[in-house]
Amino acid sequence: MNVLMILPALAEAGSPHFRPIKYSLFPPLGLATLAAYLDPDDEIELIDEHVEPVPLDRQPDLVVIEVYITAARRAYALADHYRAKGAHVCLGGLHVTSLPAEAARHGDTVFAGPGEEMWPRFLRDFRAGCARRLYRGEERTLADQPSPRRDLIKRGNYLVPNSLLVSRGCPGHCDFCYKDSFYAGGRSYYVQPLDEALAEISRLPGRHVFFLDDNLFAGRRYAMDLFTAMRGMGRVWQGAATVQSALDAGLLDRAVDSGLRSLFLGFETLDDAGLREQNKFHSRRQDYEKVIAMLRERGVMVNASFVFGTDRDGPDVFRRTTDWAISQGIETATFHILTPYPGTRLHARMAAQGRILTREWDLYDTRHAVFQPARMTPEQLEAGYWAAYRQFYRWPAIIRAASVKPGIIGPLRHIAYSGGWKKLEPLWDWIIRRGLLARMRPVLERVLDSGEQNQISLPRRTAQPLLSAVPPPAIPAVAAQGGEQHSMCDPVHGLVRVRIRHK
Ligand code: B12
Repeated sequence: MNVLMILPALAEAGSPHFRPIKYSLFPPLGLATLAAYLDPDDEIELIDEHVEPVPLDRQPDLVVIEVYITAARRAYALADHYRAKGAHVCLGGLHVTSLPAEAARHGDTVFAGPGEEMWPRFLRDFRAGCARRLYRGEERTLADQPSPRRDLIKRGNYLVPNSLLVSRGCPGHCDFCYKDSFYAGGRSYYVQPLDEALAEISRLPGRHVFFLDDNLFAGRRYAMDLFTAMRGMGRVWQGAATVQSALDAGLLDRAVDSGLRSLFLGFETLDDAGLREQNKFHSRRQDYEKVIAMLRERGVMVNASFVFGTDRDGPDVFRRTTDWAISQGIETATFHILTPYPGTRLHARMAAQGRILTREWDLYDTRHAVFQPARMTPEQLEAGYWAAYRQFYRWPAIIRAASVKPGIIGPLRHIAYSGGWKKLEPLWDWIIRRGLLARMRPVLERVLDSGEQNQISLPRRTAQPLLSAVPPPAIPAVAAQGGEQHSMCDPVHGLVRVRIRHK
């Protein structure tokens, strides 16, 4: 069977003139996951339109398209194209799950929910000639699943090819999040068996790993075991958690020991009432400074996510938020305009109040005001959103935020990381066009790993004599600040580890 798998891109990502690095970060993991259920003798082509053109001249037997909301229009155009050529077109993913009837106008079979159980069921039916129009992924498990077909991913096209998930969903129920509608009808938070997760991690080449899990810290016990087992692996990793889960010092220490260097945190808003309005009860404004300080102490960079446009937000929200983020020394911030995705409680509420302004899905990219805000105009909301990005990523602001860090290495790492993402877009464009992204991976690893973690690892050369002879020298600043210094031997890496406990 000839199978063509496509992740369509929204218009901006396909521009021949400019390629934002954002679209060359992660490979299409969802499709690689589905490809693993096909037969070894099936001929599979996996196309990510964010980084390569779609081959419109092909005559595949089966076309598999993953549909995100912003690329829905493009996905439907591609579906119509291949259907006209006689292919059986399958549409699935987040947007199809929200609006299966819309997708069914363009696909032969549409799929709602996660693919792991319904996709093999469909493949059996399809090969037997009795494929249905609609499948729902009802059984929720990550146990005994085949590993994603990473061999189909063109690694050279991505800065971060080693993306993975060891869990699905999240225990929270925030009104704006896709989760409750996507996982409706079954479990909405579940994890991969630990040994299978570790096997997948150890198969990934290089050092850097990016966990795409919605909240990697959500299952405390699971996360503890995962981080403990990852300790000897020599990984440098990034991931996402909630403010509340990252306040757990024991868990955070384990995460840092296993290679955590940057954490995505959904702060959303600096206003508690705004959080409650969105049913986000697990975060509290009073914890924000604390969690940032805990991460900074451990040398972990923060990627803070903020949402503008709750009913509490007026025109002053943008400046207040960016000033706070800069004053906290946050390295990178992602701003979003509140977006009522179809299927969410937020959408239902906005629709009931008659506040939805457009159903042009291309505009649901968190950069457009697609609803009527309560305390400003849609134009003010959009202008404020862009102003927030400009303010946060101005050089003086980057330097001010960097100067919050003590020492020399911390501020330098801040400037390299923050400036690297947002100030060097034309350079990234040049790197992508010349096919040099893979060469930037070690640079990313070095920047991530250059922080002053609480553990100072002495290289093997000096470690060996110290192990048998004298303990590592006392670090004066530690005693001066009333801290404690403990040294221990790490035989796996041949290092002396120095653990510093702040009083
Ligand atoms: C990585 C990521 C990105 C990456 C790249 C995406 C990629 N290469 O796949 C980047 C950074 C480019 C990105 C950008 C954006 N993203 Co994004 N992203 C994600 C993230 C964190 C992980 C996606 C992922 O790989 N999941 C893992 C795989 C295994 O799961 P999956 O893709 O869902 O696939 C499974 C099922 O959906 C299903 N399935 C999928 N397709 C099909 C097809 C068939 C036929 C079948 C049977 C099953 C099936 O089976 C798969 C296995 O279970 C998600 C959050 C999340 N947890 O999913 C947000 C998410 C998908 N992004 C989102 C958004 C809004 C955006 C942006 C618009 C944001 C912005 N302002 O920039 C842009 C635009 C994207 C675009 N091109 O249109 C939303 C989508 C909302 C929606 N309703 O569509 C999400 C859910 C985040 C959120 N919480 O709101 N994103």
